[in-house]
Order: sequence, then C-alpha cells, then structure tokens
Amino acid sequence: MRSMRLAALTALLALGVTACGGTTKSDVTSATPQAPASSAAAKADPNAPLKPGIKLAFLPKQINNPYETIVDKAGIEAAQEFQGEAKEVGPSDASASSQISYINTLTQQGHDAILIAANDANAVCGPLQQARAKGIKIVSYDSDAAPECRDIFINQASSEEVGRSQVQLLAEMVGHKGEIAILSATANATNQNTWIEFMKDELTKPEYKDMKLVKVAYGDDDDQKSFTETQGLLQAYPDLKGIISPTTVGVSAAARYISGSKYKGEVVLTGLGTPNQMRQFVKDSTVEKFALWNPKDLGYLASYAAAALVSGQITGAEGETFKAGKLGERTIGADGEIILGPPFTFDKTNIDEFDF
Ligand code: RAM
Repeated sequence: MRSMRLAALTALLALGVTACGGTTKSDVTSATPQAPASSAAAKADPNAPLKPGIKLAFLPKQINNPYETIVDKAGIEAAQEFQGEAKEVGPSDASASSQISYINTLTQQGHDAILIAANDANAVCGPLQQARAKGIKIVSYDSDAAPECRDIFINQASSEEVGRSQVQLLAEMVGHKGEIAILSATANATNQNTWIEFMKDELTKPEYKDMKLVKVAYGDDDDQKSFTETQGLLQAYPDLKGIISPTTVGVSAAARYISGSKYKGEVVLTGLGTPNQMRQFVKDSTVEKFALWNPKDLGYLASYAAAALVSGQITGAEGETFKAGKLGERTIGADGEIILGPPFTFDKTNIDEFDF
C-alpha cells in the first residue's frame, strides 16, 4: 500500500517537470489589430525581482465548474507567496460572449494581468488587445486565446500528448475495435478542439483501422446537457463501444448516466476527469481508467508566469526562463507556450491517493 502510494505520488510529482514538444493552436487568426505593446520590443531581465502588490484576475471558462475552481483557487493562493493580490471572476456559462464583458471590466479596473481560459480563441481577441494596449499582460491558461492576443499560454500538458493518449487509452479498453464517439465541451473550446484534432489524427494510424469515430457531441460543459447528450449518443448508435469525454464536466455526467443504465459494463467510457468527481464511478466499475494533470499546479504556474511577465523577468519569447516558486524553473516554448507536464492516468489502484 505504501509503495503504491509512493509510486502514485512520484508519478504525480513528475507532472511538475517541463515537457517539450507541445502544441498550441497556432492556426487561429484574428481580424483585430495587433497590440502596440509588442513583447518582442521589450527585453527580459531574468534577475528582476517580482514586483510587490501585483494585481491578477483569473477569468475561467465558467465559475461553476469544479475543475476551474481548483485551478483558480491555487492561482489565487500562489499570489500570496509573492505579496500579490488575485481574484476570480467569470460567467456561469462557458460562452465567449459572456467572457467579453468581464475582460472589459477588468481592463477598466486596471489589473496588472488578466489570466483567461478562453471559451473561443478569436471571439475574445479584440477585448484582450484593448487590455494589452493599456499595458495589461494577458496569460491564457487551460484553453488558449489566439496567440496574437495574449503574451503566454500555460498549457496543462502537451496538446498532442493529451489527444493521442486519450485514443490509446480507449483503444486498449475496447480491444482496438468498434464504433466510438467523443463527448466534448463547447463547440468553440480551443483546448478540446485541439485535442480532438490529435485524436482524429491518431485514429488514422493502421492499428485503429477497426475503430470508427461516429460522432462528436457537445455537452457545453453543462452537467445536464452532457448527461442528455450521452443518452442521445447511446440511443442513436446502438453499436457504440466507447466514449471519450475530454472534459471534467462531460466525463462525470456521462459516467453518471452510464452507471444507472443498461450500458454499464457494455460501453467503455474514458476521458479527462478529476479523481474526486470520478471516484464513485471507478469504484462501481463504470469507468476503468481516465486521465488528468494536477489542476492546482496549473493555477500555481499561471500565477507565477503572470507575475514574471508583469515584473519584466520574461516577455513571452521562446527560450526565456523564470522561477515558478515550488515548481522550479520553467522555460517558454514555441508560440509562447509553457507546458505544465504530462497527463497522468487514474484507475482503481491509485485513485484513493488523490484528493482534488
Ligand atoms: C473541463 C474544462 C477544461 C478542461 C478540463 C479537462 O473542466 O473543459 O477546460 O481542461 O475539463
């Protein structure tokens, strides 16, 4: 038991190690003008001290999503370590239009940095550019904004690794055979869409020739809608063998539906979930395996990265480094992306070692 705990903790600690080769959604374009304050013009001073009293605002996809709450709470706590002030504001639905009014208000309030999990890479771009024009640093985390509208992106894991590994996990459990579906978040979510592109690409490999993706459904990161969409998928595709839901809201709602239905034990479900939301469904054998990273570390890293930007330690250029508190030194990769670490797989043997 002790060695199991140790193995699980060591693996999760490894989530703190910088991975390389990540992918950001760089093919998104924006009709809005470039911010005049170009980060390339400024020069990074890695030895600059973190400024005291930095004001940060976290703007998640939505506030009533347990995952986003964990991330932001950890980011807010991290700010206390460097004598900063941080808060979380945001909409109750995961829509870009709702986020825009929050960006505008935060800009007027004069924060040093806005940290955003974008509900749409491009729709939030104009307001973010206006914030940057006033000298506010923009850090996207979890779900990227178009690269020209933010300074850096804190990605929880390499997008390519997340997408491919989700397919690998499901394929192993369905024996590389049968119809599968994806239950996503919102149709415009940058992170889910990037992962899905890699899932589709993974599925083109010869080892998946007997697997067929029949549908991508959208639960909008709304618990009830995700529940209903799961029911719809299972009714519409009676031969469905597996579902991937790469969203904590989607996978827990899908698990709840399947656990109380005739599909339990017949249809394999996996995805990205929090151990606390998934525990009962792993214990009752609705779900064998699912993945995630440490959401607390994501918020912590985002907070330190924002402070490093505001303090001039980094400008967002590739190769710059900064110290992210207890997570150690981090390096900015291509397209201003900083990757937290690899995803981690949870199952019956390790889920009780985690409490988030
Ligand atoms: C949901 C959100 C979030 C995603 C996680 C895995 O909470 O869609 O953006 O990163 O799932």
